[in-house]
Amino acid sequence: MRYSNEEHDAYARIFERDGMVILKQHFRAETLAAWRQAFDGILAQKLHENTTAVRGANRHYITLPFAGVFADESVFCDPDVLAIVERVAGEDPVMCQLATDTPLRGSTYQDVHRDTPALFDNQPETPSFQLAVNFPLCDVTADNGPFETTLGTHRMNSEEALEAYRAGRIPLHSIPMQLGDVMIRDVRALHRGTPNHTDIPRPMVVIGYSRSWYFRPEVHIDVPRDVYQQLGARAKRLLRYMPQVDEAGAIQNGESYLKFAY
Ligand SMILES: O=C(O)CCC(=O)C(=O)O
Repeated sequence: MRYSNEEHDAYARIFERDGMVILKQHFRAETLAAWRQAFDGILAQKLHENTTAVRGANRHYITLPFAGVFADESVFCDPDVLAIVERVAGEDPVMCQLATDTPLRGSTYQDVHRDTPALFDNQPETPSFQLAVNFPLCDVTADNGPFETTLGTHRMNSEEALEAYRAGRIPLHSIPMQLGDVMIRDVRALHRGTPNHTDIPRPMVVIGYSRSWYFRPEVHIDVPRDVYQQLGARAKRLLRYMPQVDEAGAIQNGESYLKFAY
């Protein structure tokens, strides 16, 4: 653990205010280099097969297999990340998603959107219930498609937030990231993907954590039984609602997470 309880509290306060927080230089470069190498093969295969979920021109959402370098509990059970996740989304969360967003050259600005609607109609001010933990598999610069987000819209009425954004009262902030940086965000905040102007793909991993009782039918992680057996208690607990499968390292044929913008 890199941070103290007080520092976790401080990060949680920033998250409450902004809807997001960034831990600088958190994951090891060697770990991420191994993820990148494995990801590049999957990206090539999925593009060839046309089995990504398309999130705009030349922008692909791909679920990662829960196996090999990707089944790494030093990443998805990171104690600092989980300490902040628990402060903002309650104890005993579940992990429900392990995937990537990758703009390629030719990608465009997405419409500003949130990834999920409010939990209850007309009651936008509920505490957080769905978080995305994002980390890139490369440096993210102004050139290769930095994530852009508003701050503080995670607990606003969706129409009011959009109206304020369109009227120029709420700005978008570009979020450049270095390899190793981790962003924890409430997926209700208004945000968008931007164009990658380079020839090198810009993969951003997304690990989804939900409040202990929240179920998202649009995503899941197939956990191979033999991989599950090797995991520690915390990892098993996080994955308690995920289906277990026989085939290790199976790559999903297609994506079921198709509606992504609200
Ligand atoms: O990859 C990105 O920078 C953002 C993608 C995004 O917001 C989405 O597809 O919902």
